[in-house]
Amino acid sequence: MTEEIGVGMVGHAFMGAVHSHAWRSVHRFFDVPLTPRLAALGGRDAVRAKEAADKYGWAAVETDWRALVARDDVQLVDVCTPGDTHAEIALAALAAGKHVLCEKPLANSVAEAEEMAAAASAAAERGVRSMVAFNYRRVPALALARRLVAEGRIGDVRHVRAVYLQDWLSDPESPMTWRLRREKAGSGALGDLGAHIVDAAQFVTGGLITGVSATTETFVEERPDGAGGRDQVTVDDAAVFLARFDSGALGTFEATRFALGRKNAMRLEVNGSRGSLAFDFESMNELSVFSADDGPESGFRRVLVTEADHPYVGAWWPPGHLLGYEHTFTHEVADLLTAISEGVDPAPSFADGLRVQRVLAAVEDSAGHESAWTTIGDTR
Ligand code: SOE
Repeated sequence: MTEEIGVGMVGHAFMGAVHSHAWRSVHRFFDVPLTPRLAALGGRDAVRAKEAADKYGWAAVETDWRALVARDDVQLVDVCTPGDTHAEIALAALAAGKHVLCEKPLANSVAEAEEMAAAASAAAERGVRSMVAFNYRRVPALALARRLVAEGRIGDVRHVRAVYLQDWLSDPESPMTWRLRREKAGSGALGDLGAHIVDAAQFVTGGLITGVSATTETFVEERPDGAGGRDQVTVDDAAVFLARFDSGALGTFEATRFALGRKNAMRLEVNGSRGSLAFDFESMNELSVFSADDGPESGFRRVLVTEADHPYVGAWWPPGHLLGYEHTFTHEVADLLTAISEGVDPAPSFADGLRVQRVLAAVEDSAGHESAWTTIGDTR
């Protein structure tokens, strides 16, 4: 076994469960230079936190995240809480010299994200690393797509077409959750789902978004509060926007929780001057590839991205034995542990998270000004 690194994770809902799985399994499949020790789990309710710790394999429980950050056996803090606490936990952890993995979107505002990115870059001078958890970068098919674009296989990127469609809010009687409160979540489908496709589009194409024209909508403005009353929804249910990239490409983006029948349809299509790539997370082991060079028999080819030489796949099963959602998080922590050990900054960095945050803010700004074209400063 390699040297151990103590991990403390704050939050134990959906993201806490999938991150726990990654921390538990990463060193059993990847030759990572550090072996995670699941030192402590943080949650405000002692009983629920203890239940989660037992279920997911954490050695101890802290009901105050500050105590978790301060623990001597914690060298890395994993932030799996709602967005309103990302900044304060991550900043405290970096100040204490702890590496940080922070769920997306990085923060609830550009100001918070700027502070976090500045702290992360100062901490990196001291060898303290940080990463924002845009896990879809670690889908083998999307990592392969990036590689193909970088190798020039589809030529110059002209179009980026990205959607992230879910349907869990379609029912107007579906109850209120923290995700529908601006003060907790920052924004709605935009920050939760739109952030993923903004990051994925920039990751795959290597271009950065420089401006947007957007509109957002809240279809259901009040929802059951769980106590017989109604509660106000203060975020968007859907966001749609046009974008320009610094590469010259045009983008269209749509994020919604109202696309009935679409459960987790995170889709990305890229059209270049020599070919196209298309991906749909609901068939996450596949990448569709079109090459104009194929001549008369050209057409979209379905590439099953399960070969040992495809990104990340060599650590897993034989070809055709499919991977799932949870693997993307295992890949994420494998990359983070490697970067920590090698003393390099992992990607996506907090600076990358800040760039996404600026796009989200520009979308809201544009939507609030009748879709006026809104530029994003300081992109590179
Ligand atoms: C929302 O439903 C959600 O859980 C996102 O918060 C995650 O980031 C995404 O991976 C799946 O959907």
